[in-house]
Amino acid sequence: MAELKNQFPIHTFQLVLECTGNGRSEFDPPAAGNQWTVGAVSCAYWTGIRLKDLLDKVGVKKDAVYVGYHGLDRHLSGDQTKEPISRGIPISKAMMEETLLAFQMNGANIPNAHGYPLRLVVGGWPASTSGKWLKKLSIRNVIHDGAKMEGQSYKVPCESVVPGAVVANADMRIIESMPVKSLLTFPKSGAMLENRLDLKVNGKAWAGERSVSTVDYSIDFGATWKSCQLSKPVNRLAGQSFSAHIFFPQKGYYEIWARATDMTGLSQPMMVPGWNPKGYLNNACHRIAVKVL
Ligand SMILES: Nc1nc2c(c(=O)[nH]1)N[C@H]1C(S)=C(S)[C@@H](COP(=O)(O)O)O[C@H]1N2
Ligand SMILES: [Mo]
Repeated sequence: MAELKNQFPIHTFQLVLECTGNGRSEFDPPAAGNQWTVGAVSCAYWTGIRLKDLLDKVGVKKDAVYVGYHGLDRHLSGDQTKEPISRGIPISKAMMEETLLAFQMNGANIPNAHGYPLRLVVGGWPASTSGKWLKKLSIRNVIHDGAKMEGQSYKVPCESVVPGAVVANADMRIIESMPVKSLLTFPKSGAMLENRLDLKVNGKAWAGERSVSTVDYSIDFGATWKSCQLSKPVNRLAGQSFSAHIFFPQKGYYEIWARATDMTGLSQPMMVPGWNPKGYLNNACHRIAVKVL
């Protein structure tokens, strides 16, 4: 740890890590796995050294294509020869400026739950590529084949499939950049507005490898949309804050919908998109309910 900290320049980036299964609970038919609703995403400040600087120093052979991580956590079966998870990223992503070997999160030692003492942090990609409790890295001349790289883990069908379909492993591809998404973070769904017809809402938006160019909101089930204020990301791969001052036409029950669009013009779908066997990549719009009393 001391060598890592002393021999290389130290960098801090704010980076979005989103579990690929965030939003899984909405797939129909349901997909097995943690039934995430909306909260499996974070955007902390990560401080560490660039993975690139370490790889340049040790030297990477010309035929290297992938970097795999190995953590200190153990397989639930107790079998010491098995790893619970050992995923990775292509060399091109490993060499990007923002890909870190981090030893701090939000300016302090990384909390145990988030990977103390050292974590690979890969912003904008499935959070499963950000290996916690790092013990070792493998530089591979094939796509890394550690635990949860094979079978259907963190993969989606190459071609869209009928909901509920059985898909052969050979017809699945590894998920890389995460899609555009946003969350209304204030107020909580269920807010009651007494004696007023206006409300300030806040939220966060992110778009994997891309930035978000606009966020819009609707209070009439998508019939009309208005623009939100949107901040610039503090660095590439950071989340962006949005806000809006909403005026309701009269008392009643409303849903507030938020929809982000990335810099290439891709927006979030309104409905749960692209059913897939493991329930990944649900980036449907977030909706909250408010009652104006
Ligand atoms: N060593 C190790 N790293 C890991 C995991 C794990 O089980 N072991 N889980 C991954 C998955 S699936 C996710 S979504 C993120 C969660 O990161 P967080 O706990 O900091 O939110 O860590 C990733 N890194
Ligand atoms: Mo995850």
